[in-house]
Amino acid sequence: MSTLRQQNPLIHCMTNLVVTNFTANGLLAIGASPVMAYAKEETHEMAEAADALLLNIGTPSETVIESMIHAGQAANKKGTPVILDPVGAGATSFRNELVARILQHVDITLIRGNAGEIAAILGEVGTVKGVDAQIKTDPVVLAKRAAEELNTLIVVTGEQDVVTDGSRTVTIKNGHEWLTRVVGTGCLLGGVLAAYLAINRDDKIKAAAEGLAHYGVAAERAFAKASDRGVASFQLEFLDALSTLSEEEAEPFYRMEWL
Ligand code: ATP
Ligand code: TZP
Ligand code: MG
Ligand code: MG
Repeated sequence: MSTLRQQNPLIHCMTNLVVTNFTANGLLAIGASPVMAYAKEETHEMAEAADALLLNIGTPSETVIESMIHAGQAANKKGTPVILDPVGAGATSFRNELVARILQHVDITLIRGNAGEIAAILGEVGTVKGVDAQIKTDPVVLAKRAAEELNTLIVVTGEQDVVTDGSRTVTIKNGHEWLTRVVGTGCLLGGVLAAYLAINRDDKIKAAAEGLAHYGVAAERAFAKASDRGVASFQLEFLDALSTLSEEEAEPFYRMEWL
């Protein structure tokens, strides 16, 4: 998005140990400015300075969650968007409890998860294996239910992505299956959605849908270039595509449908 490059939003990422470098590089590629900050002594200041905050519980600890709540409350005071990625919700009771605590203390703008994680937040069991979804469910029905129960924007990702606030719903059928073979593509997407919400606060559903579609088209382009090599090349081509694919070039390939 050219506006994104011009505005260069600062994204405060509190993310997991696995995906930190990939998330920072992916955000730089789309034209945002990433910063990772975790210490309770500074997270409120960083969240206040940022244009959006990402809370990702992929490798959780009690200390980091306290820091996340601290940052989230500082962001809330300024009206800054807060995105939650409930990585591995449903895999352990600790993660379920952490998600509940974050939702209790922080006003979350958008939750982005795979279908298993979103179902787990709603109380379903056996929907997640480690950090991966283990259910085949209608993502539109699931996302709408989650948006209504949790009173926030929901993005369910998978073969088809869904964005909804419970009444307005859009599906995006871009992307490639190889995104599931590179670790961190869901987590980076949380950061990308934070960047899109940072620069478009008026219509958040549309902003999220455009972020998802652009991300998906970048993956399609990367697969076209790397399919005869393998997933390591795909990861590099994907970062290249995120950094070079303009909104104008990508838009004709968006497979977005408003329901
Ligand atoms: P999981 O851990 O279950 O892989 P995740 O948190 O990594 O979940 P995904 O649901 O894999 O998140 O979503 C990451 C990106 O991959 C999204 O852009 C999504 O559209 C895309 N994606 C996932 N599965 C497919 C698929 N089968 N075909 C096309 N795109 C996909
Ligand atoms: N373990 C804890 S966090 C994490 C793993 C493998 C990364 C998950 O990344 P993604 O984006 O959900 O594939
Ligand atoms: Mg994945
Ligand atoms: Mg994930």
